[in-house]
Amino acid sequence: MSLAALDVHLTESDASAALRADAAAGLTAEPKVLPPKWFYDARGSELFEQITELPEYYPTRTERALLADSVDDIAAASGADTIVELGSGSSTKTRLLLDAFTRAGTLRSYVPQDVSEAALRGALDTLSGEYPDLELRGVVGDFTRDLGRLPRGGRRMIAFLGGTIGNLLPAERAAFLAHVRSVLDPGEQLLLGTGLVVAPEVVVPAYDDAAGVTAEFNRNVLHVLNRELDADFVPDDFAHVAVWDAENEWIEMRLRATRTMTVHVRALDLVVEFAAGEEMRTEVSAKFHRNGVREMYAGAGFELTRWWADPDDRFGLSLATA
Ligand code: AVJ
Repeated sequence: MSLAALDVHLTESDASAALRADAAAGLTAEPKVLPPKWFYDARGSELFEQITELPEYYPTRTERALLADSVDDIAAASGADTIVELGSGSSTKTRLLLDAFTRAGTLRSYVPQDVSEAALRGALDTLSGEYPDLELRGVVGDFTRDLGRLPRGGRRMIAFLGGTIGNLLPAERAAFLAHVRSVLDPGEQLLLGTGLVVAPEVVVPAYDDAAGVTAEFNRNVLHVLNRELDADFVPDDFAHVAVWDAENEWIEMRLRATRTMTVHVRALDLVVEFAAGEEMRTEVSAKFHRNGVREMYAGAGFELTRWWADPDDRFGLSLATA
């Protein structure tokens, strides 16, 4: 049994209502669009783990190495006694943080937040054994929604790693950062991981790997809709597309219908027509420059205080102060 507390702010029925609303809006939009958060059922999470091991997919290993190199520096610059980690899936990165802040002597508590209650319970059980002196409190919630219920008090640093902020569109990103800022007290901090703008020859293969794992990951959202919304997509009749949008500086994943299709989404009482060749956007993954990150912080009332990047400038970690 875990000694850690767990607060549930997101139930399965909340998630199901959100999926229905997103699918209803996105499948009737012109052009069609689905938000990337619905990739991550058990199979999608497993496929993403496989992606992180691919030779072409540099972001995860680059961020991990950068974090390993800079984490003592981050702990010294931060001085936080509480680490709140949003989307706390990746345990190796968590341990790097916990160990460094423990070495620095400031850490008292760790608050992982994730949409998956099962993943959180598993993580808390393991961590409570490994870090017996650490106060642990899990929060099941959606990082775009439930920050207001994070525990208050102490000197907190919210960590949002992995470059996931790039999955938000610019307006969503601004709203998210303003929300984060609003739950922090002056002087508290945000540690953010951001993919950086690199050559298209580097970024495109990272999202269109030779082994086809990213293609399966992309099509997985259709399996999710089939199961959760009683739909009849034929995922294999959609081709994976990854394009670099140079103007927006983001990589875009799409699913392209390879023939005309009529799809029934029975739980929504919805019939969706696809023309042959029609593309539906399933993800944007924005890449950044240091200055863009600084401006994004400034717009939300944060100050960029420290910046770390790998030697090839492919990934950045930044510390911002509220
Ligand atoms: C988990 C959101 C950081 O955008 O790079 C991997 C997801 N999409 N391959 C990313 C993803 C396609 C990933 N993040």
